Formats: sequence, structure tokens, C-alpha cells
Amino acid sequence: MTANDSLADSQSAKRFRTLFLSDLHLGTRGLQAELLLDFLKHHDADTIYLVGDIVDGWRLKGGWYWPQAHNDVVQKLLRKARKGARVVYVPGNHDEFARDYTGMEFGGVEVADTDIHETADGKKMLVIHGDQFDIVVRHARWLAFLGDWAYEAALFANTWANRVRRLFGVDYWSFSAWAKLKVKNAVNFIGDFEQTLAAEAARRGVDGVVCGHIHHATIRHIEGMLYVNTGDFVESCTAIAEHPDGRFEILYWRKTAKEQAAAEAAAAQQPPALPQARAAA
Ligand SMILES: [Mn+2]
Repeated sequence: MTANDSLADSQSAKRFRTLFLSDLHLGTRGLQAELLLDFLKHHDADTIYLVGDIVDGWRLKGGWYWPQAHNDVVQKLLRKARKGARVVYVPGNHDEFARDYTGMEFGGVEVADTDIHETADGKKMLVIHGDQFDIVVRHARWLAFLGDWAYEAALFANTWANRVRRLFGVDYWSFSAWAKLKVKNAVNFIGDFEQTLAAEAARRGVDGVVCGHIHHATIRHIEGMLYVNTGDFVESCTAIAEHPDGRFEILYWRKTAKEQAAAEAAAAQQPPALPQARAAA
């Protein structure tokens, strides 16, 4: 990193109270690394939550993919921590190896299994990746009959199933791949996932939840709970920002700042050209 780079960052970055990012899938070709780097360059926060599936440990087992841009992402995040941002890493299912380091700190990055974030306006938000509730969602029907015991058992089984799959390098469960296969069920799946996470927030006596996992950014109220999903930087290129007043916003970054500026400049030149074209036709 050059001095110029650092100067450019601090001058052009939008500052928020909190930023939430998830499902970056570093170590795969899926990550839109250039867009993520550009996003990190233009956004800063007092607190940054990494809400799971940051590194794709399962994919790395099948073959090493780690270009310079992925290093740059890690360096940028570490640099934000060095410059005073509180960075909290809440692992997901693809980087569950990091769950073994819960409670530890690396280069200014705290690792937590889950966390409670308090917003500027006093809302308590459960921060969790969300895969923990996947099995419940998928087997909701029979679990409803068996109750709490089955619920606990299913969570336990899911953890071990993932470990076994990882051990043998069997293909991991990917939401986007699954959704493409079962497009009709995807809408139900998202709805069920959202309901389950909101219910978990209620069960824990907080005001809402910030999660990831399903690659579907949302901010909405579900039965009195505030449900916030960070989305991903694989397909949708989204993050969640908390403003100084505690308000949440979905940030979209599907174009770099340069591309956005170029598109705006082109759009500003369009209107006078259109009537002429129509008159000619
Ligand atoms: Mn996940």
C-alpha cells in the first residue's frame, strides 16, 4: 500500500457507524474481488462485522485459488482494524474452521460465534451467519412435531454432517446452486429462513437479527423483529450500513465508483440526443 493509496482512501470513503459484510467467499472464483476492493476503498466504519462465509475453506480443499486481489481484500480489512475500526468476525459454514478460534483476536480482528450489536438508537441486534438454522428450515415439518429436543439434536447433527462432508471433501451445500436447481422452492426457502431467524431473535429477547448465508439482502420487519440480511459479494454485491442515527441501509456495489461516475456522465448527456433521434425517425 502506498501513501497515496492511503490518502485517497481516507478522503473518498463514506463513513458509517457500522458496516456488515458477509458471504465474500474468498478463495473461490465466485468473489467479485475488484468490486469488493473498490467498495472497501469507498466505505469506512467505526465497527465492521464480517458475518460469515468470508473465506471459503471447503472450496480451498478442492484446489488452491488465491489471487493477489484476495490478499488485497484481507490487507484492506486488516488495515481498517489498524486504523482504529473494531472488526468482528462471525464465522459461517464455509469458514467454520474459524469457529475454533471464538473469543480470540488476530491482527485486531475479534472472532465471535455470535454477537449482540447495539445500534445508535438502542436496538439490540443478534449478529449470526444463519446456517445454524438451515436444517430446521429444511425439516421444519417433522421438527414441529418433535419439538425442542429434535431442534437441539438437528443443530448438533448439522454441525457434524458439515464436518464429515468437509473431512471427505464432499461438495458443500451452496444456497445459490441449490436455488438455481429449485427456483420454485427458493422463494419459500428464503421466507422460511427469514421467519426462523426472526424467531431466534425473539427467543433471545433482542430486537432483531443481522445475518447472511442465503445471499439475499433484505431489511424488513417480521413479527415485531427487525430482520436484516447482508446479501453477498458473489452475485448481488451488497452490504449493510448503519447510519449515525441507527438506521440501516442496503448498499449496492455492482459497479466500481469509476464506472458509476462514467454511467452518470453518460446519462447526463443522453436527454438532448433522444428527441433528435425520434425526429429523424
Ligand atoms: Mn453460509
